[in-house]
Amino acid sequence: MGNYYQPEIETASYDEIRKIQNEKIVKQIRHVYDNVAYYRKLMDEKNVKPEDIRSVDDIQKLPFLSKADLREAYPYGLLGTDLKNCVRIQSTSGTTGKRVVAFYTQGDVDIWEECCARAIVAAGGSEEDVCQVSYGYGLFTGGPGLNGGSHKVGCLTLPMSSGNTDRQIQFLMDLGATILCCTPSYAAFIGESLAEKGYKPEDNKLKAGIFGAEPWTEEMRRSIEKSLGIKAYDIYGLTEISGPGVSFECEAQTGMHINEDHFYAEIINPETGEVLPEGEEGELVFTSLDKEAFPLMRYRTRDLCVLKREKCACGRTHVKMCKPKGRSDDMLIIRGVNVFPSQIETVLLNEGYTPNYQIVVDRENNTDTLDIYVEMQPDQFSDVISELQERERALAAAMRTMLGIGPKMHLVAPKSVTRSEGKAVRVIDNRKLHD
Ligand code: DLL
Repeated sequence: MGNYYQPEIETASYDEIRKIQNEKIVKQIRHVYDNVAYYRKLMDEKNVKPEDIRSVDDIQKLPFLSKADLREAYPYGLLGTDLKNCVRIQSTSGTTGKRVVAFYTQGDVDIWEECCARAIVAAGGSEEDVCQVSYGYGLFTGGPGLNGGSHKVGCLTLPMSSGNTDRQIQFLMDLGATILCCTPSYAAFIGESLAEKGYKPEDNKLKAGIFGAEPWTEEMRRSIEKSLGIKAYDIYGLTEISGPGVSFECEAQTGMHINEDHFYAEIINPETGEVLPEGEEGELVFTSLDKEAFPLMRYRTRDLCVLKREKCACGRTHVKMCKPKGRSDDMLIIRGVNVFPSQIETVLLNEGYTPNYQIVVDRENNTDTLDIYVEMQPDQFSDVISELQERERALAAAMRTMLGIGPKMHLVAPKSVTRSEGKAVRVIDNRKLHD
């Protein structure tokens, strides 16, 4: 049995959780119908009234919301309360289109921070800890969310934000940080930078890392754990639904517990919208249960995922989601084959390469091309061309086995792939330029 931030809720029985959810959804749907004209219209079109939603089992009657709806309703169209009740906005980075702006009342912020506090305690955090928050601060939810959670737990919080890696390392070492919160790609960079400065993993006081905001593989987890000498925990979330802490890993590390008393999760077939039974892979959909400013009903995350409800060794009862495989729109279709960047990462790390890589997709003579650039470790470096070619061939063969198509591999010199301080940009798809 582990430590919990809110044990009565985190270990509540299934029936108790259902009761909480059922009570909350009735109020939440009434709140949305009365206050959000955009969603009221969608409900009216489907001929669903708030009275039809008596429990979470009735959620299936409700229409979905998608990112396109959020864009259409931008900026205030999905607001569930008067602006005067809102105290904060956060926003997505807008790399895939118009930014999404999410609003928070003080009550919404408190719940969000509690969710992050649960994640920190699940990773072994307490008031004894020094928690270095190296997610970006500002519009991105990573910094503010974990910062708030760290305060609630009572850790000494180092609000570093991302970037300035020399300063990160100085504070980490001088102030004896015990928990590091940042993206996995930045954690890998910090680990690499510590080694370059001559520190061994046992020289720092870190015990745990809380890493998320981008897809990362089990191989990447092991690589970071080794370089920092820590246990690495996954954390998931998205701006639309609040930010980090929608779900988090416990010490059992067999999936991330969804904070089900605040967010109701479904898995659907992304093509048909049909709800899939637990255990099947599909698109993750969330319904907020108690949000005031930005309540979202059946929001389609585009993250591909599996849910499982099982007894967890940590004692928590909330349903678990697997590591999302990536967004459905991160999936590359190359010569008709579905390729996930995470599959490529798995092969590279299993074959002993660094997590510093870039994937370039293009089209030549109407055929898709896949080029993968990966850095060698200094000891893999060779100036004998035939040796490098042999390595590239071996790696391309391992990729073919995993992906079903053969990429062109390029082994490049150490330090030639740009390091990430936030979400790593792994894929450059030049085909979009030609379309
Ligand atoms: O990334 C919130 C966050 C901050 C989560 C810090 C965890 C830690 P967005 O920028 O809106 O919000 O991006 C959300 O990132 O739909 C997933 O596709 C992806 N994502 C988030 N966490 C994970 C994770 C933040 N642990 C989008 N594993 C989500 C894989 C993740 N993908």
